[in-house]
Amino acid sequence: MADSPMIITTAVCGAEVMRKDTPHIPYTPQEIALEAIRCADAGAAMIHLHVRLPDGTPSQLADLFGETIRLVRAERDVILQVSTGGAVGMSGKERSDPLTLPPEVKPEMATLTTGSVNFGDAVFLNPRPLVRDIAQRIRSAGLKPEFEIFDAGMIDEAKYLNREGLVHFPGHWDFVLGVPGGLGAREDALDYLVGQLPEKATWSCAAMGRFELPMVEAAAARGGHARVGLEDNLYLSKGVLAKGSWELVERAVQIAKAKGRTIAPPKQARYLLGLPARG
Ligand code: KMH
Ligand code: ZN
Repeated sequence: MADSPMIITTAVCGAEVMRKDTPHIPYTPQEIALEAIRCADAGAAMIHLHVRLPDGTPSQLADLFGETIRLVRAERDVILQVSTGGAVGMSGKERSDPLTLPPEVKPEMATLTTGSVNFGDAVFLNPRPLVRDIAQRIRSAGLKPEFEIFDAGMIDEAKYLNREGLVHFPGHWDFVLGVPGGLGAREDALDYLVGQLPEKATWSCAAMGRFELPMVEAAAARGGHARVGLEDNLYLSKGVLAKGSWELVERAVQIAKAKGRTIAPPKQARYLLGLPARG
């Protein structure tokens, strides 16, 4: 486990954080791309992408994803993963728009949440037919899904999808822990989840708020990977806003190295995730 490469993913924008929460959240394709480039330079191998309208309203418009991906790829080789979660309240059709991107700006991965979960005072609604529809679209687009696991039963549901032939295993899994209403960001929860995965699965942990960086350490200690960024956490330490997701990536890199892990560059990350090599 020590010395083994760790993939750092960064979620630079998300759908919920607004400028009133932090001045550092990017909105436009240019701002999101610049943030992604800074994160790549800090050690992130994968970018988890959402997009916004110019006033910050969350969007799933393929054109905005396409422009962002074009700008990032012009500057850096990094794995681009589009969100199909979008924002609470969006329709399945809206959420699936980034799965229609043309070959020149096609992402490599897309998220797939396999169940509904309370999301603060709202509900992130993922009825079984919708999950199957999105899984089918991800497969048809030739993308690798990242299973977004907000609660334990979502792993069981992914196993159903696998039995139905909609997703391939062992798969890549992201445990999104500490959302109010979902599974808590605790080491015992992480151990349970990891224990449920198919053999040879890869996994990362994305923990909310003040749990983000401690759970990077927990993931590093267990041979997993990690996600950090302003989508999940605004603070570098108590009361100190991160100046961008790149600062959280820098901190995650320090934590990983202190645990004896090396940092996987994108090429190595593709190999670990079973993605085709690029370029
Ligand atoms: N914004 C959340 C409601 C994903 O990107 O796949 C859903 C989310 C998950 O962020
Ligand atoms: Zn997201």
